Amino acid sequence: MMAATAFFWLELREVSSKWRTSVLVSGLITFIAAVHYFYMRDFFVSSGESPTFFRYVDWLLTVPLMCVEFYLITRKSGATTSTLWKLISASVVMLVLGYVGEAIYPNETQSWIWGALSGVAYFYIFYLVWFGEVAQFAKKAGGNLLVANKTLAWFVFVGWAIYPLGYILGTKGGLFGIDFGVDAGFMDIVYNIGDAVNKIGFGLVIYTLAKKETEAEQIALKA
Ligand SMILES: *C/C=C(C)/C=C/C=C(C)/C=C/C1=C(C)CCCC1(C)C
Repeated sequence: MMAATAFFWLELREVSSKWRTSVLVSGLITFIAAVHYFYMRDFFVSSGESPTFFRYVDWLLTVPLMCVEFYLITRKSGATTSTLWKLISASVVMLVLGYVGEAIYPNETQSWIWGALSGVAYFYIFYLVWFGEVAQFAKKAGGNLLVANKTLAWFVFVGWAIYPLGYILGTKGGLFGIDFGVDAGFMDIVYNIGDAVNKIGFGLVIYTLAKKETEAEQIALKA
């Protein structure tokens, strides 16, 4: 995460000014994650327990920033702050409800209800980026932007699905009261890998888009 941050921020000079905020945010996401991973390691080493609280604090900061990325890339083709707030509020609702189910009421009868409600917010984000306004604005922009939005939407679909799956398997009663008995330590590894793929991968898609658009701008300038 730290290496990715260094990469994104050092590459800032290589992209045109229009794309700097997006690449800056990519680095901010991996930076915030890196800081929280240091906290999580210390917490785990000293207590031997899963650092669920720090994980959620990290998500609560980084997932809304990923929503900001969707907004930043579609802003020029029509996305407004209303689009941004829809994404951000859905992500906050998703995470807060998930935290309640995983850390506050992690018993058989309640955690699946919190998980299901959280899942509704997740599907709303999924809808917005695949078919809703974010997808529409990306379509309007076309070209590199459409490709980038599609790729990011796949991250939301497949990459993000790791988390509810982890919730179902790792939380007692995460699915209609079923206990899958999956070890919390195993789930931590799954989340760690998921975070690396989702945060660094997501940032690289933004970076690639920024590079391609910068090149196109330079070619247009020369012509
Ligand atoms: C970098 C961290 C990311 C992209 C985290 C994403 C987290 C989620 C998409 C979590 C979703 C959940 C549900 C859809 C239901 C169960 C509870 C959650 C919070 C695990």
